[in-house]
Amino acid sequence: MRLGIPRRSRLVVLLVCSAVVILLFLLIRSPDSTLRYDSLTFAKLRPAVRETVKFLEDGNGNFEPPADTPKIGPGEDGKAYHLPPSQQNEGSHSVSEYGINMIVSDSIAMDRNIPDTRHEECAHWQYPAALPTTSVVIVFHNEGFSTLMRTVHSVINRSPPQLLHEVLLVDDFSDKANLKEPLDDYIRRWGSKVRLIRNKEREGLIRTRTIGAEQARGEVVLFLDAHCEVNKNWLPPLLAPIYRDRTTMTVPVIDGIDHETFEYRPVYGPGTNYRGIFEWGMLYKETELPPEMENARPHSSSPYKSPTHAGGLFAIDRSYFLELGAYDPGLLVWGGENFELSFKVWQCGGSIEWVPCSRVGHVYRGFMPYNFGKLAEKKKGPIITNNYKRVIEV
Ligand SMILES: [Mn+2]
Repeated sequence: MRLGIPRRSRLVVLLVCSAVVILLFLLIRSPDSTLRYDSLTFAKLRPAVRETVKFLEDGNGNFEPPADTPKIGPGEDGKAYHLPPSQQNEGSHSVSEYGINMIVSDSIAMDRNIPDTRHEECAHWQYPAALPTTSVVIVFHNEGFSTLMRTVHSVINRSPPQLLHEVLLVDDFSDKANLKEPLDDYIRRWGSKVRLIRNKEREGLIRTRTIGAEQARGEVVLFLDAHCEVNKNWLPPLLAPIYRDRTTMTVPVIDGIDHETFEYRPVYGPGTNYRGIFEWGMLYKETELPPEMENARPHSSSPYKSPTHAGGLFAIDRSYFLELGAYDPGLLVWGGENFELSFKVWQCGGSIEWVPCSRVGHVYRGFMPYNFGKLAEKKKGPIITNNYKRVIEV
């Protein structure tokens, strides 16, 4: 008899508890309850379950596009194009004006095919479906019209539309006539996908990049030079490490495009992985990934950490880039900004990864076809050395 009472009271406690739990559950489910709102907020604060990158032994990954349709014409498949004798004179003149043979560039289709220079594993990577949206920011100053537009064509053609929020062209005060109205007219074909903003005075590449990042509307900013051709499925591999960790900055592997013939060819030997380093005196160099790091990687095509990068082409979470203070506004035109940003990324808990499955062709110019304009008058000595000194001191 005496034992029955505590048991009964335990039953009462149990019933009361269940009632409270059921009541709470109903409150949370009820649409106009404030508790429901709180629980949603809480869910937002919790780290969401993130999809990971997977290697598929059989079949292609989710973003892998179908094979290219064969095309015939000058420069197709990334082959060298040589001008007929009647145009060679004009060609040489354009090289002295642009550092690039623009007559060759003008002869080649905007959407030509280029060879797929990736590691063969690259087709088999399965990427998270919900990768961040991207603004591709392209800064230009008196760039050749067809090299600039071929960059945009390749980005539009070779990026999954749902991940490409926009291409943002930022004109650093060009004075060439075909970069004014003809450019406005040309990009109209892409509607709001391609946006053009113009500086009211010369700012230099570095500051103009920061302007681009501030004006961009995608979650990730991806900087490209104005004379590039992005390769097959280049975008998802750059976004996946940022999706995993927003403090990771990613760098594609650069292929070379010849400034005289527009031949597209890899800079690095097949199957090798290089990364950016610097020597005393701020000399940028690249060396092969050390064997102990290479051997520890299950897939040679996976991204790997790198101390720094060459500067022109990289992707970074937009808000993280702005949190880092973007580029030092005291740096002029270009030179040293790659180190400045790399040091800030590493010192602020982030990292840099090179991404072998993302390949971007870049025209290496014979010489720099523009001057630093008024910006150079403000400083004594070469701008680049000044920048290096500033990166070390600031
Ligand atoms: Mn360049």
